[in-house]
Amino acid sequence: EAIRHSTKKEKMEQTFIMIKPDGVQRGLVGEIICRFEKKGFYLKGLKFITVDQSFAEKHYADLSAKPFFAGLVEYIISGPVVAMIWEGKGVVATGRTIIGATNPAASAPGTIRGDFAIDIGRNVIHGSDSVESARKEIALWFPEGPVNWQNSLHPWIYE
Ligand code: IDP
Ligand code: MG
Repeated sequence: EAIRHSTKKEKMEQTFIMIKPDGVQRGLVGEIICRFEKKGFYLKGLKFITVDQSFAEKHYADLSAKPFFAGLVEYIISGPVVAMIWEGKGVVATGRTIIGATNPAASAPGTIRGDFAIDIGRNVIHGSDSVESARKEIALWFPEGPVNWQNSLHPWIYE
């Protein structure tokens, strides 16, 4: 007998994930997308672009007073990045767990930074730190909004 699936609407969240220029250069794009896909999150936006200085400064505006700000901006504009919207229940916090701690030296093995990075200034990937940051970052990177589609596996991922 087929299992019965709830028709209740899950409380879905969206987060902004960016594979930084070092992640692209090091050939980690497929691996990183794979981890979010296999977890069960839904890809709702994806673009491969190089951003300019003023755009990077906007993205990291909250960090503008930090001593590493100029170097951070230079790093982010140094090559193309993969910008993505991922959707799912709890995806903001779980996305951060999948990514690992800011400093790869403190990131657990099994996390993206724990597995693939060494230096804090070359930590491969960005993920929104709250639902509110996610909303702002998605609006900045995807002014056209997310791609509207439904995954047909939904009832096999959510009870
Ligand atoms: P997060 O990316 O884990 O959210 P944030 O504190 O928001 O970490 O910092 C944004 C990015 O700035 C980090 O991912 C890292 O690339 C860079 N960064 C943070 N702290 C340092 C530092 O002390 N030196 C160099 N780069 C840093
Ligand atoms: Mg942050």
